[in-house]
Amino acid sequence: MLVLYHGGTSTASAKVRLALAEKGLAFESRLLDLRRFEQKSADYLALNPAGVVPTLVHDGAAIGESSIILEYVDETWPQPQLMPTDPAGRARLRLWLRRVDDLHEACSILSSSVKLAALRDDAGAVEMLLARTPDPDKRARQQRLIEQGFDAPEVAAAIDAYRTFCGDAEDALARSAFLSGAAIGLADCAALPYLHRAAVLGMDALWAQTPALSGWIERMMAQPSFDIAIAKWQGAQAYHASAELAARIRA
Ligand SMILES: N[C@@H](CCC(=O)N[C@@H](CS)C(=O)NCC(=O)O)C(=O)O
Repeated sequence: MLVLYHGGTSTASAKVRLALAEKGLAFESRLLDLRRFEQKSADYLALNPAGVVPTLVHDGAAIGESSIILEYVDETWPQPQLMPTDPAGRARLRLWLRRVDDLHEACSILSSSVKLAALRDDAGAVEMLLARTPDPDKRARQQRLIEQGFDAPEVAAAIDAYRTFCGDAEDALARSAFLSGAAIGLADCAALPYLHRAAVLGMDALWAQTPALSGWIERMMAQPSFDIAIAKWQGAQAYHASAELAARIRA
């Protein structure tokens, strides 16, 4: 049996849902409410000591870390293949998995900056949010984002990280239809949720000048797996576009 502990709008979870959808694999869904810290419950921590989603449970083994899960899925259910067969292609794909893992922090910062901007004038909500954030580094970052808004230094750094990622993706996609070659692969499943989140936050000017990347985003969003793995899970708490963030991207 295949069980996925995941979050509806979680980008790391969406990576895994996309790969499962590309493989045509169904899973038993255990949707955690991250705002209620269900990922920090004792039962879940026993499966994933980091207290983050996703976790895939298969044949009694609990596997965390979305990029590791992607490779596990491809090794366990090899068809259709989502990794190139040649070592150089596999290395290229793994580099993209690493790049996407590195982009995760920038994505969280930008997502939080938009969420917190909406709360800035609601002292009660801010207090509640900070009280419910146990990690001191994360709490300090939230406080900076509340106080400085989009002027917080981490917002500029996160935008730069996205710009670099998009530029490098454009170079790769100008050479091949998908990130690791001619066919859709794990790297594409990993990257799409982060670009989809950027689009939702109003950052699509990032790929206004990059035709290969914008074509890839369009094609990936037209795949049946996009609806199955991303659109269907967005729900009422989905993120929203920020005109202020959009303006910073265009600047
Ligand atoms: N490197 C991890 C990152 C997982 C992660 O940070 N997941 C987020 C959702 S996208 C999460 O669980 N956040 C809740 C928390 O940090 O408490 C992976 O790729 O699996």
